Amino acid sequence: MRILILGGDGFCGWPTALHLSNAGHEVAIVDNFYRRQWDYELGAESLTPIAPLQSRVEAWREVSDRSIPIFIGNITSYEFISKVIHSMQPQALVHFAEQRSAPYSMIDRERAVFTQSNNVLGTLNVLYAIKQLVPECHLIKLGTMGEYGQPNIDIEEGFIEVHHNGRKDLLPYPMQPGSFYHLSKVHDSQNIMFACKIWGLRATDLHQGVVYGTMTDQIALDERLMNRFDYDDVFGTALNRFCVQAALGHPLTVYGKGGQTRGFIDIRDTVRCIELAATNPSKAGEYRVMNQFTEQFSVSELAQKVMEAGAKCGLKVEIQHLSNPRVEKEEHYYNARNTKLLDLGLKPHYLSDSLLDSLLNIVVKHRGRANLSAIYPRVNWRSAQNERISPNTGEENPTVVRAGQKPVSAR
Ligand code: NAD
Ligand code: USQ
Repeated sequence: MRILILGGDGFCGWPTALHLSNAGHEVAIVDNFYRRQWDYELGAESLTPIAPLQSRVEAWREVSDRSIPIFIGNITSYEFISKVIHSMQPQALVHFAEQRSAPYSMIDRERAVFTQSNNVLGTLNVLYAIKQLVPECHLIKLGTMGEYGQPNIDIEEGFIEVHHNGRKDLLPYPMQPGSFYHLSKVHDSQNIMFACKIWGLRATDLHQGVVYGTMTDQIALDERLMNRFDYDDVFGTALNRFCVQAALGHPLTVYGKGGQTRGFIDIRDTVRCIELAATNPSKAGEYRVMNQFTEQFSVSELAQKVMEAGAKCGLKVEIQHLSNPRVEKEEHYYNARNTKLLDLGLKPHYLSDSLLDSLLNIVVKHRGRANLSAIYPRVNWRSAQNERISPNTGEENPTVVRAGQKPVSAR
């Protein structure tokens, strides 16, 4: 198949591009390097050293004899994305190209507006380009389990049968997202569902849980193919952060009571899920939702697992409960369905089998690159203006440049 990957320089997109290329598909990548720019903005790079995209693609050509063309540009430009789609004529389009950090979206008004305009308008452009240029193309869109929030009933895969006043209907599952980022995903989902209904497009919305791990079979082939590993307070997920904290001898930063429960998936399963979705496309007019996670853990359970794995490699690990910078349930019921991808043939990897090999050992190897100032959380959900995140130039009226924006004169 011809498969176009939007956001193919990112943490999920890069290993997916390699996996699909390795499986014999004709793969191309779109990215505008926003993610690398946010590293500079926040002063925390990937723990693992990552090569420029051009060098990554060249290294892949050397090891596999397969080429992956790259298109550098912003998908919020319709002119750009429509030209790419017109020239490649993809049969499947995998869309990872969004701002994906909940804390980033909660820093201040500018970042909330940026997150929602980048994510929602980018996806809207993609829907129009598919409709105008390749209406048979299957859109595989990365959503998130966080769209559902943490309801006190079981979470279904996208839709729930509701009985009301003697009548019943199959309705979109109620969404209770917990950040302006997670909200952008809900808005995307609504737009995609609507486009499938009115234009007969085919789409799969993958409500993915937290992804962990860095290695896939292809990434392991060459150091220049190395995937990114985020551990800072803005882009690092709790599990990645706990591994780095353990390796540095820092207490694990559990926010609040630690009963917050989420779905998790190994990056090796993420790339396989995308392949399963691509090779089993939705029907014309079908908006399909699949919950893409394999296990559920609370934050305290994650901390406990990292403690136990740390002990095996001689690390003395302690846990520190911090007052929660987020507004979220800290103790709650959580039971989400995840059978659709298993039915398509997914064979999950489990965290207990890979915590040491695919996480802690890699973190210990690269811990010298960690920036200690990225350990404690700096973004508080209760504040509309998290000052500590913006560089303070000391000038009276400094010029601030933020991701995705022209320079603006600050307050
Ligand atoms: P990432 O930030 O590492 O990768 C996203 C890529 O998209 C980056 O390379 C970035 O430069 C690019 N991008 C962003 N906006 C763009 C634009 N307007 N035009 C062109 N390129 C743009 O993120 P990731 O962790 O790989 O996540 C990929 C997708 O999966 C996201 O949509 C995210 O919401 C979703 N997701 C991720 C996780 C996770 O744990 N990482 C979990 C659930 C869902
Ligand atoms: N947490 C801690 N300590 C930390 C960091 C986080 O206790 O040092 C807690 C948070 O308060 C939260 C939980 O861990 O309760 C998960 O936070 P996270 O940062 O690991 O993950 P999250 O913000 O949910 O976002 C990540 C990805 C996002 C994706 C989402 C999937 O960054 O792109 O959409 O996971 S899901 O969680 O299913 O919504």
